[in-house]
Amino acid sequence: MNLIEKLIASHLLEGDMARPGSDIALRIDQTLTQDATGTMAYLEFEAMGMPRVKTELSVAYIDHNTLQSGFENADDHKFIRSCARKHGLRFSRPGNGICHQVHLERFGAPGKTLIGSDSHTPTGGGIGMLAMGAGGLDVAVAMGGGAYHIPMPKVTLVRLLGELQPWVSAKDVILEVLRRLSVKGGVGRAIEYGGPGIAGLSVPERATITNMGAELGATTSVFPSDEVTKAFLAAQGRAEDWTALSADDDAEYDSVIEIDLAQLEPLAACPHMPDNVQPVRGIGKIAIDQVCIGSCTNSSLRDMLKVAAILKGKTVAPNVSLSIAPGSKQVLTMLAQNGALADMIAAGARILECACGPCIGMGQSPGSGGISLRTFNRNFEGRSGTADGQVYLVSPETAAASALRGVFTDPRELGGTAEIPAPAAFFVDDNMIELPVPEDEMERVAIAYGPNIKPLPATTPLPEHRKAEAVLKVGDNITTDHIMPAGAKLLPYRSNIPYLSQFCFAQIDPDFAGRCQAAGGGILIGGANYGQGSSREHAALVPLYLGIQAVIAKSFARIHTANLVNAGILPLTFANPEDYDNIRQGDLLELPEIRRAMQTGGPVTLHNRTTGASFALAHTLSERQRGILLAGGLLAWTKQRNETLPAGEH
Ligand code: MIC
Ligand code: SF4
Repeated sequence: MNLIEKLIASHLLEGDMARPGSDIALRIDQTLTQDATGTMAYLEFEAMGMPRVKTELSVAYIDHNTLQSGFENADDHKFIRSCARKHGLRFSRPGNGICHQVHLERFGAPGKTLIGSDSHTPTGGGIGMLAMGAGGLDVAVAMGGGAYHIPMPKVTLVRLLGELQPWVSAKDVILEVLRRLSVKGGVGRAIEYGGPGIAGLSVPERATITNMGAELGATTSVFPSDEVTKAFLAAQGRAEDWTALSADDDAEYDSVIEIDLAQLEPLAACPHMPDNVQPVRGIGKIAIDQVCIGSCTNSSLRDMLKVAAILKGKTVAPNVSLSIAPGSKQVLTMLAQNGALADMIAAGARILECACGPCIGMGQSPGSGGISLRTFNRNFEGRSGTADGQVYLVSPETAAASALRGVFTDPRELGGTAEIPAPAAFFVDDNMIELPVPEDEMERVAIAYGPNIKPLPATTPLPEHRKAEAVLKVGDNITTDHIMPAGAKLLPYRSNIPYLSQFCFAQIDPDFAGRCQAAGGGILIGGANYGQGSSREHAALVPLYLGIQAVIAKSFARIHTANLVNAGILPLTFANPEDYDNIRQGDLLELPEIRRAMQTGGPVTLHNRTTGASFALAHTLSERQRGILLAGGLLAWTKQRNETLPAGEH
């Protein structure tokens, strides 16, 4: 077996691993949430009526909504903390760091399954975990002891050969994979890293690579667990969490890609897609306005020490604002202890708290048309908070070198090397992680609902027929940031769907929400890879609130498909992709006998009442997913099953 198959086999509850694309159910050992998706996930957990989490470990992190320009975020933090205390979770306090970085440092373990209400949860694959991003409701179900369902992925082996040259880094490896595979190349696949080249990559470097596998659309990315993993865990004081994990010698893969690390050079993803990759030296010495270093992709101690070494004794160019957000309290403390923080400050860096910050538009938006180099993982248009901001994704080395020169700079121009040895021991102090409270105390905890927390949108069972207007037609690669934008102004309303709904698709079509409400809902038409990016279920809950009944697209991203199903919205595809051209925005569409089609798994037909055309639609929905759609979403389905199944069979 390959490594992905081994991890799946050891957690398989239902399904056939031999049939890629078919539904499989996995036992989940660990879960994580962050605060931007967590409020919703805990509201859903509350709605399921579970007294306490049933996983081996569940952690609630506060890292996204840390800009508190009103009461909303602080209220949400209080709500999440009260849920953690009531239901037996660990609570990572604001300031303790970005969920993926902290989880890797303190909780992740080879061979375990982890789902998180954040698309970059596969960071844990850097130490051999089967770690996946999921919608909040799926995480809530897993916290309650339920299985996590995914389509069985095909497995691609990325065989790494050779060694990285000085100033070329892990970020350049994943940018090369993105250049080759594109933002939809990983859909339906899990990526396994192997080959002789992996021995030379440290855990933080591996985690950079698995983290940004999310941008491929991959279900997850995993490295074997070896001596490097063992040394990392030992340095974290967690040697006992280590186990060796690797593929069998005769393992088979659906496809294999080879990358010679020695041939790589510094790369950049140019505006506005993570797969729009060019060599840095080819971009030219264009003047830049901003550099942001941090995010769950590149905020490890290793990355920060590299940056500090480059900045030491120099000054950031006058035309550049440089901000640095270390990934965790552990990283920041160690930087402070060894003097590297002082080198950053002395060079003129603006030090931010250990959180997502600019990556999710929480401050540091660039100026008009501003050119911003970021060590982050997403450069979708407008995500920085500036509609015409030009964001390039680069390695920490390229970012720091460019910050000093004021122009796009290939870090190899700096000469020499900046070797950063892995520390023999990390500074460990978990004082900002609250442990679950004792059982008798749990019962007395009152959930702290702030006034910004509004009820979940209501759903209804799927009717016999569906008929509605095509309220919006969009093109390929629509991201969840298009569907439901984030940023400092909107993130505080993640628990207020009615308010958020006014901003649905605002960047593409500011009249969308109003038109939907006037039409009493509708159907969305999308191109290929619809719903890529974040795991935010808001990109399904908000359309649900606006009355969206179905999304018909050429293809979908995995997590978004699950979120649509969980919300009771039909995700359908064109049986023949050319039929995309047979629908115009504003056409009246009908899905006759759609309920029957979902009951039987039979064919789905679409009548375009405006043009008179009729054609076949397709879907990849499992029987369970069809059942969920019939019930009107996962919450309704779970409730229905609890009422009808004999005790013990839920
Ligand atoms: C992101 O990077 O887009 C986020 C913010 O971390 C999201 C989660 C969210 O929307 O809250 C993600 O990647 O899942
Ligand atoms: Fe946070 Fe950015 Fe990572 Fe999302 S991608 S978890 S916003 S740091």
